[in-house]
Amino acid sequence: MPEILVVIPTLNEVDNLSRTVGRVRQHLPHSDVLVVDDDSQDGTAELADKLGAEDRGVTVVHRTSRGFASAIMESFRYALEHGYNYVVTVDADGAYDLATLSELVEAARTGDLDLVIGSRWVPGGDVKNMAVRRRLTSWFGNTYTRRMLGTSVQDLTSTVRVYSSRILARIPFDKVKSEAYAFQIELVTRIAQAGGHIAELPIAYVERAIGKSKMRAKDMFVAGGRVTRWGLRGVRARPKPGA
Ligand SMILES: Nc1nc2c(ncn2[C@@H]2O[C@H](COP(=O)(O)OP(=O)(O)O)[C@@H](O)[C@H]2O)c(=O)[nH]1
Ligand SMILES: [Mg+2]
Repeated sequence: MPEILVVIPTLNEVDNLSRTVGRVRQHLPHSDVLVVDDDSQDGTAELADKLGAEDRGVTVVHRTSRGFASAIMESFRYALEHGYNYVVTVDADGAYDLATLSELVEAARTGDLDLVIGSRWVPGGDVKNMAVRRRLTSWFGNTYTRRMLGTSVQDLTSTVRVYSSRILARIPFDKVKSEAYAFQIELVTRIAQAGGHIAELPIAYVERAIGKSKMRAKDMFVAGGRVTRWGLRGVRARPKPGA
């Protein structure tokens, strides 16, 4: 059985999903893929089933509820139940360049790391076509979060990540209540607090050309509010240095 589970959360990504699954198959051929679809109404659910029927390495979970965070946490539970050693998360929309996926996994394996982040904001990372407002918000949001939570992690909201199951088994998912960007930050925080080794490798990002972002402006404000509260309460996300 493959050691790696690649998770693709989807909400109305019919024009992007096939390409993303193809990229994952190309760059991480010896992995299994789990698509978690939240009742997409644009044909994504049916397309995912078709991809699953054509490729036994692709499994689809259909949920009637919605939520990026709960979709990711459900995939973590699935990975732990099925004995995978690593969980890789990727967006369906093709914005992140997945050509370096195997390098991220290799870094996790060889460095015995618990979280490897495909980072847009480290040297070698790249961001293209992102609207100035979104770019500034991402940059300031990351800088603010770093200061408030005392962490060195440069890209706290990237969704391309490799998690070790060892660290996921130590996260109390029932206590994780945040959504969207705040959820991504909370995971980094909890992993750091659980003693996880975290590293970032550069990744290139080109803003999605097809379909719409599911994250709302509100999600950024909510994340800012949470980070402020966590920071004032003394919550810190300082990871152990990479092993
Ligand atoms: N299953 C599931 N996936 C979601 C949900 N919201 C967003 N996604 C997926 O999560 C990924 C990231 O969302 P996206 O809209 O690209 O966020 P952005 O990159 O911050 O603009 C995409 O693959 C979305 O289809 C949700 O409620 N449920
Ligand atoms: Mg996206």
